[in-house]
Amino acid sequence: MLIRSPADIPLSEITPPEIYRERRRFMQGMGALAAGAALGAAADAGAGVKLAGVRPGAYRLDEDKTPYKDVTTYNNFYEFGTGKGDPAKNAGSLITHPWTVAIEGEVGNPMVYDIDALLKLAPLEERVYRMRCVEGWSMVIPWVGFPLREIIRRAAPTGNARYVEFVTLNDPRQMPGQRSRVLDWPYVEGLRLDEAMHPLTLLAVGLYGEVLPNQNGAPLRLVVPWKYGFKNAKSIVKIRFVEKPPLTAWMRAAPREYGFYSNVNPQVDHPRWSQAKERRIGEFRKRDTLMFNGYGDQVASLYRGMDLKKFF
Ligand SMILES: Nc1nc2c(c(=O)[nH]1)N[C@H]1C(S)=C(S)[C@@H](COP(=O)(O)O)O[C@H]1N2
Ligand SMILES: [Mo]
Repeated sequence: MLIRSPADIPLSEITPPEIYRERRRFMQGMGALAAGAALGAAADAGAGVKLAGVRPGAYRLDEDKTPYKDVTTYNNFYEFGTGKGDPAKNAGSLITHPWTVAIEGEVGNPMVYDIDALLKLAPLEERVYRMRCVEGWSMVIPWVGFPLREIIRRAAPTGNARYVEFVTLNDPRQMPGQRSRVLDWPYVEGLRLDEAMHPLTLLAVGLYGEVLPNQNGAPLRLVVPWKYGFKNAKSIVKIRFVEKPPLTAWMRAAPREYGFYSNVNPQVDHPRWSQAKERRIGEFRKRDTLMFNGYGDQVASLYRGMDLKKFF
C-alpha cells in the first residue's frame, strides 16, 4: 500500500487544539479591531500576494484560461450569499490567518496543521484544470497547490478509512451567509479514499500564481476536476477519515438532485435540467460537456463496473 508513516513536519509546527483555539479567538479579537481601524482593508486580504517557488505541474490543460477577473468575481460560496457577485463583495470578513486544519478519524497520525506548515508540506505546483459547475457553466483555472495525497499519506489512514470528509469553517460572524438557512452549515463534502488519493485531486492554496482570494476558498480548498464544482469544498478546517460515505451538505439539502459521486456526466441529467452542454464563462456558444469533464483517461478506471446512473 501507499501509506507511509509520519510527517516530516517539525513538531513545533503542530499546535495542540487548546492552544490554537485560544490563539484563534485572540486573533479574531485583533482582526475585529484592525477592521475597525482600517475599514475595507480586509477585503480580498490575500489577493495580489504572489506565491513563491511555484513550479509548473503535471496537468496543464492547453485551453484559454478564464480571465482572473471572472474567476474571482463570478463565484459560488453560499457562506457569503447566493448571488454570483456576493462572495467577492462579502468575503473580506473571513480571517484566513491564523488558520488550522484538523486531520481526524480513522488515521494513525491525527494532527492539527497550522496553515503556514501546511503550505510547506509539499512543493507547490501550478495546474491548469477545466472546472464544471452543476449549474451548466465552466471555467479554465490555473490553480496552485499540491496533491491531497501528500496529506493523506502522512495521516496514515487505518484499514477502516474508506471515505474522506471535508468540512468548511462554521462561523456566522465571519461568514454572514451562514445566518441564512439555505444549507445546513457547515458545508460538508466527501470523496472515496481512492478518489482522494488520485494524483489529479488537488488541495489548492492559490490561483494565477497568487494566494487564493477569500471568495475562491482561502486559505485552502479542494479541487477535483472531474466532478461538479460543488464537490470542491472551500475554506476547509477539517479533513476526517471515515468508514461510511459522509452525508454531504448538498445530499442533505436535495438528495434526489445531488448524489455522492457527482462525476461530470453529459449522459446523466440533473432532474431539473440537461447536463449535455455547458457555457464556458466568457463565451456565447455552448460547448458539449465531456464525460468526466474530459479527465476520463485518468479517472474512468475508478468507476469500472459501476452504474453511473445509479451512483450519480
Ligand atoms: N464551502 C463552500 N464550498 C463551495 C461552495 C459553497 O457554497 N461553500 N460552492 C461550490 C460550488 S457550487 C462551486 S461551482 C465552486 C465554485 O468555486 P469558485 O467560486 O472558486 O469557482 O465552489 C464549491 N465549493
Ligand atoms: Mo457549482
